[in-house]
Amino acid sequence: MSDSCIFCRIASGDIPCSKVYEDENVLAFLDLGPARPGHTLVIPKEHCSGLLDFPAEKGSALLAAIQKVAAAVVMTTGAEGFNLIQNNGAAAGQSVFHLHWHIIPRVEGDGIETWKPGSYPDTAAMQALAAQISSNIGK
Ligand code: DGP
Repeated sequence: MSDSCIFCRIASGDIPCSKVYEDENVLAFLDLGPARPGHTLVIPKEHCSGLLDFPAEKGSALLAAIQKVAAAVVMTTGAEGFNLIQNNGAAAGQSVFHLHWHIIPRVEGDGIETWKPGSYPDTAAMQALAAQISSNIGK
């Protein structure tokens, strides 16, 4: 728990939230600035700043909670699908540095943009980058 972390303070009950789910390790609550009504945040109660700090062995319990919450968000809002988004670093749009997943309920034509697809110069460039990333796995 970090006193300076807003999501730690929400997890400890120090700051109120619109809670939708809680278990021993996970809390889910509505985002204050929703992309669409029902936009929900899922956080581990234990502080970590982003995905790379999170103990992977705790991942399956967290994923199970995300699945339960996403199913309930979809059922409640009548969504046709949802985005599961997790920003890491300010450059990626992270503004709260306590690991969290956004569940955003979606319907066709709702106007929410994700990213515009780009391209590689050619297949060789694409394969070379894949090989470089592959060589850094686990480092
Ligand atoms: P991100 O940009 O991925 O770090 O998302 C942080 C989200 O957290 C953003 O959509 C707004 C939301 N948020 C920030 N402060 C609070 C808060 O105090 N309460 C709630 N419910 N949501 C918050």
